[in-house]
Amino acid sequence: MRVLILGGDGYLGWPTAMSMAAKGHDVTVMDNYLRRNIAQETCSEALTPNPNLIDRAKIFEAATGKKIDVVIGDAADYRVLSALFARTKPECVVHYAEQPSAPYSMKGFDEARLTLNNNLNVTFNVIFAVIEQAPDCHIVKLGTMGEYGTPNIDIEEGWLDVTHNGRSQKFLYPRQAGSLYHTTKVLDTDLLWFYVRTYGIRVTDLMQGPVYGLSTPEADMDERLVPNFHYDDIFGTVVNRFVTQAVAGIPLTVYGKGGQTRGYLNLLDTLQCVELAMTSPVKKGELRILNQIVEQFTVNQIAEKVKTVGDRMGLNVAVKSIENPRKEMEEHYYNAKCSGLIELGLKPHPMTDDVVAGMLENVLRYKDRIDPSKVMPRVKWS
Ligand code: USQ
Repeated sequence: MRVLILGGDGYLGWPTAMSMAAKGHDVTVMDNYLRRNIAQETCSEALTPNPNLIDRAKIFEAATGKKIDVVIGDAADYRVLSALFARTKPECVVHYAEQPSAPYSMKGFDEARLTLNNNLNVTFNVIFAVIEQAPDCHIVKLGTMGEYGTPNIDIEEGWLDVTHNGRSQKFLYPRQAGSLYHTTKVLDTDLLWFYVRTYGIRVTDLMQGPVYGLSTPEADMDERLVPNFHYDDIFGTVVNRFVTQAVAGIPLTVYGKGGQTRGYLNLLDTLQCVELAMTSPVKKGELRILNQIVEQFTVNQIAEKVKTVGDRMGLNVAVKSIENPRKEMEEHYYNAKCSGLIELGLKPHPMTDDVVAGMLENVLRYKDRIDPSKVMPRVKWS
């Protein structure tokens, strides 16, 4: 398929581009290096040494013979995005081009405004570029499980049947996000749903949980192809942070009581899910919402897993609860449905001890690059 990947330099965008190109899809990626720039501004550089996107595409081509077309540009600029759609006429656009950090979005006014403007503008531009330049194009949009928050009822896949005063209708499942970043994803979903209803575009909105890992078949070919793996407080997600902390001998930073439950998935499963969504597109006028997670853990359970495997490897891992910089429930009910992607063919890679050990071994290769000053949370929610 002809696929356009927006945000193709990111932790997920780059491995997605390689995976799709390796499978024979015709891949174009666009990125404006927003994440790289914010990482530099906030002293949150990735653990892994990542060549720029143009160089990585050359390295990938030399290793595989497969080409990834790279465009450095800003999807928030409609003329740039529209021209790219006109040139490439994608059958599917994978939209990752958002400021993805919850802590960054809560840092202050400028960071909140950048997150709001960038994320909503790009989604709005994608919608109009599809309508005007490629009306049959299927939008595969990366949303987040964080859109739902932590409700005291089961989390359905996107929709809820409501019966009120004897009458029933299906509505978007109630959303109550826990950061400004997550709230922009709620607003994205509303925008997409509006244009699905009014213009009949086709959209899959993937509600993804925190992703972990740095190994993919393509990344393993050459260390310069490894995704940008973050362990800092801004871009690092909890599993990747704990693995790096274990390697560096820093006590694992459990925020508060550690009962926060989320749905998690291996990077390998993100690649599968996005490709499954792409190759089984929805009809025009349909918004499909899929919960992109494979298993649920509390923060304490993740810390325990990393400690158990790390200790077995002689790392002598400590776990320490620290004051929670976020406003979130630390003990709560959480039960999220996630059958839609399994029905499409997802074969999950659960977080086994071997998977954790593989991550620890991988991160040990970069031990000398870990900067302990990037670990403790610098942003408070209020
Ligand atoms: N946490 C800790 N200690 C840490 C880091 C995090 O206890 O050192 C806790 C957080 O307080 C939170 C949970 O772990 O309760 C998950 O935090 P996270 O930083 O791994 O994930 P989050 O900020 O929610 O965001 C990440 C990605 C985001 C994606 C989201 C999916 O950065 O782009 O949308 O995961 S979800 O969490 O399901 O909303």
